[in-house]
Amino acid sequence: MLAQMVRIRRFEEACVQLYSQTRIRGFMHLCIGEEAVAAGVMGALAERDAVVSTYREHGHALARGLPMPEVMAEMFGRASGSSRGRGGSMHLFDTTRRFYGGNAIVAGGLPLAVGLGLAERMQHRDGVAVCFFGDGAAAEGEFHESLNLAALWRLPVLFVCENNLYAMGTSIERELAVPDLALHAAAYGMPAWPVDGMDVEAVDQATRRALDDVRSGEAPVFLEMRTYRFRAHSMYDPELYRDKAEVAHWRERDPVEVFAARLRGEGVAVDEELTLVESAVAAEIAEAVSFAEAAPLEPVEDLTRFVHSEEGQR
Ligand SMILES: Cc1ncc(C[n+]2csc(CCOP(=O)(O)OP(=O)(O)O)c2C)c(N)n1
Repeated sequence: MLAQMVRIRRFEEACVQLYSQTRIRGFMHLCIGEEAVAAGVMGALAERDAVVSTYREHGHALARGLPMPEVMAEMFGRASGSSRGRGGSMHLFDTTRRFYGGNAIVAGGLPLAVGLGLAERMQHRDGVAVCFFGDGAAAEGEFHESLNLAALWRLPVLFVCENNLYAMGTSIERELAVPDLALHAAAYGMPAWPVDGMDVEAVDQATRRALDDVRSGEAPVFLEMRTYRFRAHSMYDPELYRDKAEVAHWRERDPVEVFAARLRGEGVAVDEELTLVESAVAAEIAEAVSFAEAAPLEPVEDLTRFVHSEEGQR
C-alpha cells in the first residue's frame, strides 16, 4: 500500500512538471494528499468489482491497475491512451479492468454505479459497483436519486465519498445544510460510517468490512472518507478560499509519511524499501512519458468513430 501511494504521488508530481511544460494540456485535478483512499479502497477490491470515478481519478486508475503508459498517453491526448486520447485527465477509462471512468460531471458517476450494481444483480454475479465522488456531489439531485434507488432495491453498491472539505472553493459548511455525510446516507436506510481517509490501513479495513456487508446482499453501504487535497482544486485555482495554516496542518497528516513512520515504528525496513520503490517508480514514469510522446494522435478520419458502439471495440 505504501508503494502504491508513492507511485500515485510521483506520477502526479511528474504530471505537474509536464503540465508546466505544456506537454499535458487541458483541465487537470490532482489527488495529492488523498492517496490513502485510492490505494486503500482499490487494494481491497476484487477484479470482478466495477469502479466508477470522478475527474480527480489518476490515483484510482493507477491503483486499479490501468498501465501507467496508457494513463500517461491519455494525459497527452494520444491515440494509445486508455480512452484513445479522447478523454484526457478527466476521462480515464478501461473496461478490461472494469474501470468505468473518470467523469467530469459532479455526481454523474453515482447513477452509473447504481446501473452497474443492478446489472450485477440481474446477471446473478456477485461483483460490487464501487462509486467514488466528492462531498460536492451530496448537493446534487443525482446523489439522492442514486442512494434512494440503491437502498430501495438493495443493490450491491459501495458509495465512497471523498470528503476533502471543499467543492472547488466552497467549504462544506457553506455547501451542505447537514455537513455530516453519514446522516444523508442513513436517511436512505443504508449503513454509513466515517473513515480516517488519511490512514491507508483504516481505509483498507473499512472497505473490506463494507464489501463483506454489500456482498452478503443486505444493502448498499456508504463510507465517508475524511481526507484533504494538499494542492489546489485544479491547475487554474489561485486557492484564495483556505488558509495556508490549514493546509500545513493537514500536511502533517501526509498519508505517505504517516504510514511510513508507523511501519518504521513496527521495525519494518521502510527506508530501504522506499529507495527501491522510488527508483522503480522513476523508471516507470520515464517509460510512460516516452510511450506517451512516441504515440500518435488519433487520425482525423476516426473523428466520428465510437459515437455509436462498435462490435469488438473497447
Ligand atoms: C453537475 C456539475 N456542476 C458543477 C460542476 C463544476 N464543478 C467542477 S468540480 C466542482 C466541485 C466538486 O467538488 P467535490 O465533489 O467535493 O469534489 P473534489 O473536487 O473536492 O474532489 C464543481 C462544482 C460540474 N463539473 N458538474
